[in-house]
Order: sequence, then structure tokens, then C-alpha cells
Amino acid sequence: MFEKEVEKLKEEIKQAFEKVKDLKELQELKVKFLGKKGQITGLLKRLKELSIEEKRRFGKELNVLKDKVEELLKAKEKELIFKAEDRDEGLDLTLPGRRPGIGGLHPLSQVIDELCEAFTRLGFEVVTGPEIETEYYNFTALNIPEWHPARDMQATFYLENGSILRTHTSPIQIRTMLQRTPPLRIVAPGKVYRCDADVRHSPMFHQIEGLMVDKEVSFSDLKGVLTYFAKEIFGPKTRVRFRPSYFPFTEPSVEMDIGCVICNGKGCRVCSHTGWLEILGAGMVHPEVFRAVNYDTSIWQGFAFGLGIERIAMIKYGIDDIRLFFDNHLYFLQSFR
Ligand code: 2U9
Repeated sequence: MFEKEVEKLKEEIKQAFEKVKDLKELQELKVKFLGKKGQITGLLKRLKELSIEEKRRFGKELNVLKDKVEELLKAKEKELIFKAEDRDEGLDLTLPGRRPGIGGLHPLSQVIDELCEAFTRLGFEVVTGPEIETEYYNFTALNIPEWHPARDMQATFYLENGSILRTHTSPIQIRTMLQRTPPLRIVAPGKVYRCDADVRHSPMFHQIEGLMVDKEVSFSDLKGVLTYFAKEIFGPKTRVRFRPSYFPFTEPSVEMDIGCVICNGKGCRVCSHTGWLEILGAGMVHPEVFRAVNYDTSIWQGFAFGLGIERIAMIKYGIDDIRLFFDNHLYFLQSFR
């Protein structure tokens, strides 16, 4: 009698767990079999009606059955939750969508674009050229003598075939002058290479150089163009000053400073307490350079300038280590988006 009831219950449990469709039904099964008034609980209560031997046998059997039902409940619950997540009702349509990662221009590309746009507004055209150069285009045509320290093995990357990696973008202007006839207004941005590496120097860095050639181009034009550039890039209130300097390819030569953007000219660590930041070199094109490209120096004059992009970007954004531009840490790059 008791045995049959136990067997019947076992069968009922088996079928119930096969049929159960959702978590609500599963909870109902839990109550039905294990609840205070549940079927297993009911049979356990009736054990006292049995003989000692039967009590022992069925007591053990019912406890095993109870454990089994508990196990089945857990397993089925896992299975049903997994299924529910897979179905539509498990999809939370109110969750915000996942945004695709959006790329952005590298800060140096942004500065190059900004500089090119500023000079384009003044009628300059953007030109480019090869990064592997000959000593002639990189040095000789620019009136840089054989003995000049810039030609040193230490400063220049020499390739096995005798070519070099350009140390400035000036060979672009030489090539352009050889291809065209004046008047000329060009800016040449690009990568340049020098054997140098520390917080302020990278073996590869970027320059932009400009060249204007015409019949009447004066030092005043140079000052006007470069003052316009400084105010465009660093703001309309930017002050500039020109100091005499020396470059083999320009005569006379100058360096241009802007009032320190950090301390506003009062003097700080960044400007070495001078109130000024050096940002570019420039000058009137040396007659020897015009002779190298067969431009008649009795007709044509010109000015040229050169500046380092990284230096401009470091000043503009207050960056103190040039290597940050090339480490490509997303956290750094994303702050320029
Ligand atoms: C031609 C004739 C003249 C380009 C010039 C500079 C002065 C200059 C430096 C600035 C910082 C290089 O990046 S840097 O290290 N450049 O000071 N560059 S005049 O003069 C030219 C170029 C081409 C045919």
C-alpha cells in the first residue's frame, strides 16, 4: 500500500518535471512536492503509522526522493532561466544600444590640418614629397656645406645605398622650385627623421615649412604672414617677437617667439622665466639656394619658414612629453576627439 503510493509519486514527479514549462510552474511543483502540505512531506508524516522495519526502509527512500526533487528543482531552474534569456521576453528592449567605437584624427594630424588651412587662406598651396632623399636635395641645394654638423652620421639616418631619410621638409621646396616657375606660394608638411630621442626629441617628427617667391617679397611680408599664423593658431591676442638668428638657407634669418601661453608673459617654468616661447625659424631665401634651382636672383626674392608640429601641439595642448604622441594610448588619443 505505502510502497505503491511511493512508486506512484515517483512517476508523478518524473512526468511533472518533464512537462514543466516556466519558472512559475516550477515554483508550483516545489510547493506540490516539498511544501508543508506537499506530497513528500505528507508521506513522511505518515511514516509513524508503519512498522519499525518499514519506517527505516521508506524513511530512507523518501529522503533520497526529497534530495532528488531538490536537485531537479535547481537544475530545471537553471535551464528555464537560460531559455528565457534566449527568448524575446529575456531581451530588455529599454536598455540603451551599444555605441560603435568612433575613430578620430590623431592630435598631430589635427594640428597639421589646422596649419595647412591657415596658410591656405593666405593663398599657399600644400605640397608633399618623398621621405627618402638624396644628400643633394636635403643638404647641398640648401647651401648646407659638407662640413656642417647637420650632415653628421649622428644627426642623419644614412641608408646603405647612400640615400638618407630627409632631416627636414626643405627638399620638397627644392623639388617644387625645380618643377615650376615662380611666383610660388607653398607649404610643405611631413615626417622628418633625426638621430635623437628624449622627452623633447623623437627620431621621427613632423615639420611644416613654407616658401613664398615673387618679384617683390619683403621681410615685412614674412613678418605679416607669420604674425597672422600665430594669431590664427594661438588666438587673436597672441603677441609675437622676432630675434636675429642664423640658418645656411636664409639670409637674414630670424626666430619668432610668442608670448608664453602658460603665464601670459609673466615668466614660468615652461618659458624658462623669459615670458616667451620660441616657435619657428624663418628668413629671406639665400641667393645660393635660388642659384641651385636656377632662379634669377635679380628678378626673384622670397621668404621661407620652418616649424616643428610636435612643438606647436605641445604648446597648444600643454603636453610635456613628446613620446605621448607616439605611444598611442587610447586614453591620451581620445582626449583630442
Ligand atoms: C628652402 C629655402 C629655405 C626653411 C626654414 C627654418 C628656418 C627653421 C626649424 C624649426 C624647428 C626646423 O622643426 S625644426 O627643428 N626650421 O628654423 N626652416 S628657415 O627654410 C627654407 C626651406 C626651403 C628652399
